[in-house]
Amino acid sequence: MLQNGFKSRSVDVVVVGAGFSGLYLIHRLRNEGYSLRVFERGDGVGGTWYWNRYPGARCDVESMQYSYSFDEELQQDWHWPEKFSAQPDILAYANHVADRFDLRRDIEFDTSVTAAHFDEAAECWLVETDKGEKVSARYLIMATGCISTAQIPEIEGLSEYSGNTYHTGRWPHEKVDFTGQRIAVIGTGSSGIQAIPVLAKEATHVTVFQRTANYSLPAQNMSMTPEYEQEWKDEYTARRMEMRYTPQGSLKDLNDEPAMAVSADRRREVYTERWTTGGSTLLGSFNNLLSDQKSNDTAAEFVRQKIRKIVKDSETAELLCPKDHPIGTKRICIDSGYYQTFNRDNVELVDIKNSVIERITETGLDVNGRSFEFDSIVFATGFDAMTGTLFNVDIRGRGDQALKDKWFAGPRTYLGLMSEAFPNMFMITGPGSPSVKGNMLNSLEQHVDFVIDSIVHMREQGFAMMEPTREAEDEWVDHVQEAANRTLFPRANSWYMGANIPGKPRLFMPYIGGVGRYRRISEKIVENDYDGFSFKASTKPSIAAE
Ligand code: N01
Repeated sequence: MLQNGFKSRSVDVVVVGAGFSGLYLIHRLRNEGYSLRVFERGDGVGGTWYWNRYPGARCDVESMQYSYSFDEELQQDWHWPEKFSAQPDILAYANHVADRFDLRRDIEFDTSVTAAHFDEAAECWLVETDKGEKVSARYLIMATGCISTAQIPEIEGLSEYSGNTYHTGRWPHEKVDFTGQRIAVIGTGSSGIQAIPVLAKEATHVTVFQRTANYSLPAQNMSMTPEYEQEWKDEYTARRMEMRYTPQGSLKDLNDEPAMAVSADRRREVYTERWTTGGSTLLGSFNNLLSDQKSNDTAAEFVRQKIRKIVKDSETAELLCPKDHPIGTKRICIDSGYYQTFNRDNVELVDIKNSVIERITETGLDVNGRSFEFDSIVFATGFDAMTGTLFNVDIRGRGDQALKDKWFAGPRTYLGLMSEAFPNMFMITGPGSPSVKGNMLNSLEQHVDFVIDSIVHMREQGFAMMEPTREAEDEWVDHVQEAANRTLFPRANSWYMGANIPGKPRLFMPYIGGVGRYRRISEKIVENDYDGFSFKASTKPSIAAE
């Protein structure tokens, strides 16, 4: 148990992370009069948009929807230059919000929380940072994001490589100039697929190492038109409300009709319209694409035909055609010219599905008996998602139980917000909540509101501690898995399933039952006097008052 030095500093709330969740938390906590300390490992705000600065990084949820709704003036004032914003614009927005609401003064940058232990006698969390700072707080809020622990695979020889290496999720702040370089890109998920077309325009040669071919749909991105922007701004109140109760927390044109209810010609027509519209709208072509294999096959084949049409070299086209998982069950990728990039003379695709990268040498890679030489290697190899960042902190609840131990077979939460035996520790968009399966900005606002409202409720009712009951948590964990098992998602080796990390338990981590449904369930729980949560009054004087 962390003990020494904690008397010196105590606040009501410690928040870990100053991404979009952390920023909104500061705003709300301050308005409710709580003292707080926020620790952020980066030297700026923005979370995922602070770290993921790779060339081509862009959000694939429309900016008019992927933005805060909590302040009417903010949403009226802010101008997004494009339909799908590029990373620098999203980071500029995060910085604007931090300045506009004067949020920085509570944040300690360049500081990672290394441990958080619950002290049962003192009824508070004892938090320690890598700077040796120690703080006690009644509430601990982990606003650490879902995909924030970058993963570089353990490949023999990495330390011997003499060129530069990069990970898309830890991209340098200054511009990296690849002019005149031969580069390798390992990984063809959303990050790789966005980066490759931009890198190919700059580097002398790009070799793409693909383990799994992924489905990608064209963003059809465009500049924001004044008419479109104004239409959204005029309708913001009603549209934000509507978004909150949709399956994915965003307004999309979802066709409530099964794929097989229409003719093959009609299906092709619908897919073509949606391919042309862009973004992930193709997945909403019919209401059962993610639950019925035969229906899914029709959409998957449509995309494969598009790939074969775009990519001139038939062998490369075939390698790029995904065949081993239903479309949409690995995160759908949204690109700007990805498949077209393979028509360039300076781009080569190396399929490593049935082989592995044997070793990294001083000058490149050895794969399947072939040696490659590179000036730089770009790892677009993803993240230890949903649980990795939480496990990087030594979190211990009642009885000195480590979160990592409790979750050894997979995350166990109630609503993705709390875990039994970890009183007053909240997670924003934690595993078991819709999180990555919806518009993150919409989901994190709901979670922040839930958490702050719960803390205020405790203050009003004279409670000191809150945690879910074991029964409620067990039921929720089952419900999350049942919801996933009604879909095709478990059929893919995705990071949603923990499949990208060797040894990680294989189970679907986000809640796929729908963002709107989840919100209604949460509202019902609060209406029913926080059904499934247990509260305890304090036996101590207020920590903050000490
Ligand atoms: O990571 P990924 P990402 N040898 O895990 C491969 C969000 N995001 O950073 O599929 C060789 O999807 C791996 O292969 P496989 C979004 O939610 C959003 O691209 O495991 N290859 C895969 O191809 C997204 O889903 C946006 O067989 C190896 C790739 O690396 C999430 O972030 C933009 C390997 C990793 O793909 C993560 O995306 C970017 C190895 N040892 C990201 N290990 C937008 O909003 C892994 N791979 C648009």
